[in-house]
Amino acid sequence: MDEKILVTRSTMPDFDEYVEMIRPLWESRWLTNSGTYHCRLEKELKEYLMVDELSLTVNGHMGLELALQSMNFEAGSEVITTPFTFVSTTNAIIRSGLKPVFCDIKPDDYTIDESLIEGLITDKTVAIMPVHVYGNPCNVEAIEEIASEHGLKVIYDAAHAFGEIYKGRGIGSYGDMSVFSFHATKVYHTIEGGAVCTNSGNGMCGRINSLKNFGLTKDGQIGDAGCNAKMNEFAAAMGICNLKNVKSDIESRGRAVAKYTQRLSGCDRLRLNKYSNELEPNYAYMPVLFETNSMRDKIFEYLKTKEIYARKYFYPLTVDAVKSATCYELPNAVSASERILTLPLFSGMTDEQVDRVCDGIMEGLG
Ligand code: T4K
Repeated sequence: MDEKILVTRSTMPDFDEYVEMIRPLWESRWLTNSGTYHCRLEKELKEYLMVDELSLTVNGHMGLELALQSMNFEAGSEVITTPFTFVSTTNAIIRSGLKPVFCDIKPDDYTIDESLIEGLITDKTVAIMPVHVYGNPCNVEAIEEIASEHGLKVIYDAAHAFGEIYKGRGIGSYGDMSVFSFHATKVYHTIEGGAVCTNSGNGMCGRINSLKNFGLTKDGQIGDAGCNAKMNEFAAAMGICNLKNVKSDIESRGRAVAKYTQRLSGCDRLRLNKYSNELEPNYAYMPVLFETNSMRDKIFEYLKTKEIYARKYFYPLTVDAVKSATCYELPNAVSASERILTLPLFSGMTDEQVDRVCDGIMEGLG
């Protein structure tokens, strides 16, 4: 039986290094609530991600909810977003008492189609929540222009975009806020974790720091109704260890993507991801768009028989999360969601593993 190839595999730091990192926690017994590692990781990540302010969170999802809550939107206000994302983006909007309004995506890079945003703005619109899906950067300039013209906030879901530099700037520096995910399945992880970043220069991360700690203010007063979304010291220690290796992890992913590209670019029944030449990519995912839905589903099933577990990120569209489904015209998102397959990709993936996946695809296509 062939070894299983899963869609991804968590990167692991050196075991002894992690053990040495967590040893002092037994002595100090300080395990959470802005501990030493939490503070150190915030500082290191701020530098690495090239952002002015950063607040660590328990996961990326809560980062999105905190970012929305920090903006004090009126209940029922509308947030324009993409349906082609993990359901977390949409759920964060709904759980914040806001209404997601879905905008179609562009067929070439799967990000929100900025040319359609203005047509969706109503007097209830308060924000835009685009997603740098698969690490493909949104059209940040056009979105900023629309937002400033209409007085809207922009919160980027940057869950997939860790460490990317776009047009010379850290990708988390765009918009009013950006939220990263440090989940175990991501390019960079803290087991579970995330961060809210901003370069907007108005001390917004101070609000996040309070909201993630029950809404308590620095002097211990009760402020807004916050929650508990703090990162603990074991997670932060994992983050410090993983940060040392993330550059070589990204390089390793890049080599696997190059190998995939070499094997698959000649195949006219599928299309590979296009990388902007103004981006330093992180190779977070390996999305492949097939000609038809039936071809995608056939390859997905065929690969499983070969112990290869690709995923249909992102199918179904997150419009299904809105129970009172309004009718949306989303032809590009529907088409991508029906035809996309994300192939296995992780740091340390060997040429042989990439070959096995590509052989499986070619055999499945017949
Ligand atoms: N916004 C966007 C656009 C997102 O994609 C996400 C999360 C979020 C927001 C929210 O961020 P977080 O709150 O999660 O920080 C996974 C992840 O759980 C989720 O983080 C991620 N996006 C989503 C796209 O994928 P599943 O349910 O598909 O993961 P699962 O458990 O099937 O794992 C996939 C593969 O990863 C496994 O086959 C093997 C590998 N794996 C998994 C785990 C859990 C490991 O190697 N180690 C592990 O510990 O959701």
